[in-house]
Amino acid sequence: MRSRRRFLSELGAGGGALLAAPALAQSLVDLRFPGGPSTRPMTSAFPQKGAMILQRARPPLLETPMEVFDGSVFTPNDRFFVRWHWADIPTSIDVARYRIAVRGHVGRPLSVSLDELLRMPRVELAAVNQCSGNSRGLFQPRVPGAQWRHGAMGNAKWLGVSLRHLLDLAGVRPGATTVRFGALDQPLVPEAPDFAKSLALDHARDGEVMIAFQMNGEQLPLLNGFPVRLVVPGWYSTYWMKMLNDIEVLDHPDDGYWMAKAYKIPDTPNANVSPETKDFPSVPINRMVPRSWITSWSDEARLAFAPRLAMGGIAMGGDSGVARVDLSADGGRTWQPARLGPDEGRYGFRRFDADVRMPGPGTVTLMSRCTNGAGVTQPMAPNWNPGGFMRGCVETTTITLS
Ligand SMILES: Nc1nc2c(c(=O)[nH]1)N[C@H]1C(S)=C(S)[C@@H](COP(=O)(O)O)O[C@H]1N2
Ligand SMILES: [Mo]
Repeated sequence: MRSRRRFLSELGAGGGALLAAPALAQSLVDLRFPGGPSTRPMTSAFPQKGAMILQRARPPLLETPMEVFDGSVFTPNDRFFVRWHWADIPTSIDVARYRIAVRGHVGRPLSVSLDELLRMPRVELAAVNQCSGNSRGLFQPRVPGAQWRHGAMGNAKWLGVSLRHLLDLAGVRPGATTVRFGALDQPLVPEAPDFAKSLALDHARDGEVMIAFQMNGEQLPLLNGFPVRLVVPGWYSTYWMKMLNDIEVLDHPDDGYWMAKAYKIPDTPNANVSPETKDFPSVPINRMVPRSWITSWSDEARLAFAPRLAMGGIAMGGDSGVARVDLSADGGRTWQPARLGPDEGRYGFRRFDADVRMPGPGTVTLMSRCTNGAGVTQPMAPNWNPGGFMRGCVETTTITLS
């Protein structure tokens, strides 16, 4: 735990280089998307960030390289992915003046300072922050939007104050249904819709949704929402409002652009529709689904043949934990269970490992398949929707043994 003094003294660090152009690319990485250019520069030019895949410079979209996930189930803060919608992002924060408003359909509107927040009772949990469009670049047919491979996700131990605590202090009035969140970032043009997201009141009051001021034992990097962000365990990161400064209780649904138009998924199993379907009922994206990735070997690796190969990776259960992970080395014909690493709670990553029998020299298709605590198993077939949201199928890693 950092003392309050430390917390305050480091504030605003690192914002200065934010608007500077990234340094000339040192190297390129190939994200191996089907049919289309898929190389990206690596960059280390962003404040408080190490080597990241540069998806876009302004506003910054930085993807975590896959090998980072092999090192630990907790993603280091300096390798944690970054995504912003609008380019007007504060480059430093005056922590003495920072306030979080709690207003709207409440008995006592609040203006909470960081000092006050740091003195409130705390909650801590591990949770995966995953962009709704993570792995979008693998959609076929291709869809518009950030062309991420699998690195628009990260797992951290989040420390903060439960949103319920703040709402209870403000006294939510009867008739309230919804809580809307706003932040310091702004669109560059006034016509564009300011980023805002909301949760149903019962969800907002579940005691786990939190206003986090630390990730992995450190203050948040500026690009990950310093000084505070919302953490919505088990739900896609579109709800995880960074630089949160506004909490508004509503007595009606949020019909703003970011809830009513954007981030909508087909109201079908796995948010799946055929590309020909034009009209379908849709709902705001919500809970995450189980996923898993082999991280011990990269796609297209060439290795010496041995009868058994050590395979490992990370899995997530969505909102209900990892119950089991099975591995295949024959394209999904046969499966064998993996050993699971320590359980860090139902919202985090979980390590898996196994020695798997190899069919023989040649090209081998490796797969991992997670079953979550609710009994949901990753499907073999990819889903498709026009937003490129909620990919959850079994992923493949192709290696050559000789
Ligand atoms: N204030 C603010 N919060 C935001 C966003 C944003 O544009 N502005 N983007 C959301 C989306 S879509 C994602 S994927 C996550 C990314 O979190 P990260 O940058 O910490 O990885 O932030 C979420 N919170
Ligand atoms: Mo996102």
